[in-house]
Amino acid sequence: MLQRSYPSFRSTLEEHGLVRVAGAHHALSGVLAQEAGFQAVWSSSFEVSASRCLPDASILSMTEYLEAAANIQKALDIPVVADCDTGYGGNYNVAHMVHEFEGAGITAVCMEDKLFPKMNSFAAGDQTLLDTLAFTRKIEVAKNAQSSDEFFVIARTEALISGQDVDQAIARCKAYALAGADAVLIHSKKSTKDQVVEFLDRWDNRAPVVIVPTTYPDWHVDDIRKAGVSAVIYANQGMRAALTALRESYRTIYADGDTTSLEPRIASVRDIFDLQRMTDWQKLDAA
Ligand code: SPV
Ligand code: MG
Repeated sequence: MLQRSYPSFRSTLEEHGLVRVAGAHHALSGVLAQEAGFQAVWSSSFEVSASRCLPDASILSMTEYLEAAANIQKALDIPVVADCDTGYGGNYNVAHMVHEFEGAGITAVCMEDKLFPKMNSFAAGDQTLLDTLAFTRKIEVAKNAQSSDEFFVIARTEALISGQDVDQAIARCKAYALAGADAVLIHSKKSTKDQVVEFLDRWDNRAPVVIVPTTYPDWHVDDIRKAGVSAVIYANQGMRAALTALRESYRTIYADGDTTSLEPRIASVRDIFDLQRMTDWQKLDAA
């Protein structure tokens, strides 16, 4: 059976106390995350943009992000959470996004409360938020647009990213949960976890909480679980690791003039055949 079946993100969340999610930008990286044991894959707008050497600034179209997410999902037995930025525009864009992503088999999307076009959370540039009421409307539209009860909408606040405080982040997330968000995502660019811990302490389990510990890397998963987080997204470490490995390998080949010293350090062609499921494909055309 070459076509994959996979649980919804909602059922994965119900099954696990904490869902560990790895960022990916193509099917191969998603498959490696699954192989490592992650329970879900984040189709990252940062990684998908970077894979085209473009800034994560609402430059690619919804269709391009959808294609990336759907291609990852098709290769996995675990669900994809699609990073859908601001929902790609206004309320009708949000409805269209939900129709298209759900129709392509994606079971969870994440939408953030920045103005469209948005800029990546860690980049210098405009991090202005959409007003709370307008974003709650987007959440309601997303929930109205879904066709299955399984579909899961994560509302992400960029309050802390835009310089607001934890009070404001809580007020926004409360409104988002009331509007029907299935979970909230609290993002911080501080080098410590303090703001996120304060948020969790004061949140009172109104809805599941998702975090993205990129700038506070020293928070162990056991402690993240104890703090009451429902899903943790390692959004871009995979691509950063791949970048280091690719850069180092190309430089070595160029400098050495042959690949002898590199060979023991890189995956075999056989390894790639296995990830391509070459044997299963060959069986399809067996005499
Ligand atoms: C992404 O991976 O695209 C994210 C997380 O949205 S961040 O890059 O931190 O904004
Ligand atoms: Mg993103």
